Amino acid sequence: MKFNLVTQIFIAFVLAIILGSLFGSSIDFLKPFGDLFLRLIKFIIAPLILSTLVVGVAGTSDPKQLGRIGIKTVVYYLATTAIAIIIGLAIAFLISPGKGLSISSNGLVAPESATQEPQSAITTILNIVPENPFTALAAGSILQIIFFALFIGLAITLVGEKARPVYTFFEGFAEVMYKITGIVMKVAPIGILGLLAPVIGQYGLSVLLPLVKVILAVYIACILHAVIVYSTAVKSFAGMSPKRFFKGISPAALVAFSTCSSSGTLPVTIKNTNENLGVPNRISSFVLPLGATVNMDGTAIYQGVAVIFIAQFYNLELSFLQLLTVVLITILASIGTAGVPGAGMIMLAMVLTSVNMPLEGIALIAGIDRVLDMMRTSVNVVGDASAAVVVAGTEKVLDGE
Ligand code: DAS
Repeated sequence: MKFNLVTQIFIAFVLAIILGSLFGSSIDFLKPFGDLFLRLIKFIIAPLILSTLVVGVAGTSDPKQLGRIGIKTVVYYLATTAIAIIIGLAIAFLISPGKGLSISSNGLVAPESATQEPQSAITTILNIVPENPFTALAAGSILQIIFFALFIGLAITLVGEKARPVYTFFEGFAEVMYKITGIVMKVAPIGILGLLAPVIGQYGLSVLLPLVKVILAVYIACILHAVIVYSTAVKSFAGMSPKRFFKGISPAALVAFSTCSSSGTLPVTIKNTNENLGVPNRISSFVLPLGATVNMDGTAIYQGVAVIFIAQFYNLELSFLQLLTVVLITILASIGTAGVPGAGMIMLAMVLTSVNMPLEGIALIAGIDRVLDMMRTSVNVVGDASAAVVVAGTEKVLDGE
């Protein structure tokens, strides 16, 4: 019987719990598999950000294509994603899933790199600009790579036709990186087993208790964001009753919940937005495919909760500047992340690296990633639909107005 990847990850998670509980720290021989998985994730981060972000920016900042509708769409996407990550961080601080863990008193400290003194604001901001972009790539300096990618993307747009070969190169490069990411994700089950079993073997099952709080925090933040932000948006900008909106988009939300793929749900999202929410196809056919790749409010919430959980788990303080960095990186990184199952977990590695948080923390929540992915993908899709309604409303073309 062939299980899909997410089921395999879940099985690995359960196996890690069983083996860790049965064999205690003698299960440590599995550690190298975990280290291999983490190295593979680190191996893809830099080229993945560079290629997907260049394509994400260049692909959506074409002045011709952008126009008034495009600008409204991009502004709405960036604004709602920023609000989403802030709601995620706020709920995470309230619930504090990683706090008060007996495990942290056993001295499970983060690797050296995560305990560096936070830099001053000016230094951090200046350091975003790479003195040598190739050194930044080699060093895996996330913020500098993102800066480099943003500039390339925008410059491709400004140059126009002559830069077409450059855009095509990055488009192909992004596809190659998605393929490599898919291959790396195939190692995820054995990697998670190798990361999690030794932790459980050494510290016991209590290490899993916070995961329930992580799920709670993500679900509460997602529901709050959807109910408050999207209701307000469709009501204020399109005069649509929230009841009609959520009822109209519910089939797509349910498909997203079960498939964990915004891209896979796209046909249903377009159908629901056109037929139930009265958005003309010329708007939904631009706003929704764009949103399925560059707008991920649910994923942003998940990032916020995950970063706080991992920081608390390792007893690490996040400075205000680091929190701002998380907000910025999450918004930018979501531009380049595909709407496919588990994409958010790869993006989390990027966000953690940008604030020197230990990647090992990913193994802790990888096992419940499917549960988190269901909710975050649903919110991603509902958020895209709310953008289509808002844009159509402000263009006065809703319900064939
Ligand atoms: N599953 C992704 C999507 O389809 C979201 C994620 O992984 O965070 O939107």
